[in-house]
Amino acid sequence: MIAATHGRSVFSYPFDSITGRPAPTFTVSGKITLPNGTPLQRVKVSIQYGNTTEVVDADNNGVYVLSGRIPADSKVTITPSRTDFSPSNGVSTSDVVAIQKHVLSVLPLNDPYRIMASDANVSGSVSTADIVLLRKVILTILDTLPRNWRFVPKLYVFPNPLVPFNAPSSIVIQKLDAVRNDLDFIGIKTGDVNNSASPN
Ligand SMILES: [Ca+2]
Ligand SMILES: [Ca+2]
Repeated sequence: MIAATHGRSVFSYPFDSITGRPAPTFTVSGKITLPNGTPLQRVKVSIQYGNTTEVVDADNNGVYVLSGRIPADSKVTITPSRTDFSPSNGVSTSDVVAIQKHVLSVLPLNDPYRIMASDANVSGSVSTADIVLLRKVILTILDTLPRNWRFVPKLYVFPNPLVPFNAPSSIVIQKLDAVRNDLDFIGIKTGDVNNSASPN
């Protein structure tokens, strides 16, 4: 990229300053799965670069692609989301029992995704308040949750897997300088501790 000044205006040209050819653009892609590796469907992925935001649909294999459009050196932010009208997807009494055993320290959960799934009220901790909420979902007294799905970059390494609540929900690339096809995410269904949620 070169920037040329004409009078008082500054123009930016999408050309490589050495070759004079158009500056390269790169493709980004990745896959979204449940914690057990099952591809998650009906996910929308927001991809922000420069002043542009594009939203692409992941396919039925959980794969999203934004092909050859992002100029080199762009800062890129990728954020998946899924609107699921059923908070009860994958939520059953066995999940509540598992969360209860965790809260009572009878059988603590040690998997960061399961611990995140347990935090139904998005408080940043797991307590009886979460159990109360999920019981209401099971009894269909409650038909929404504060957050139905949570996404975490697959490559994210938890500093403390037992306190995973501040995990990022986006992938941020400061300067895109190559094709990236490893931008995967794990999708976590709130309340589904035993990985029984339907991916479609
Ligand atoms: Ca909580
Ligand atoms: Ca479940």
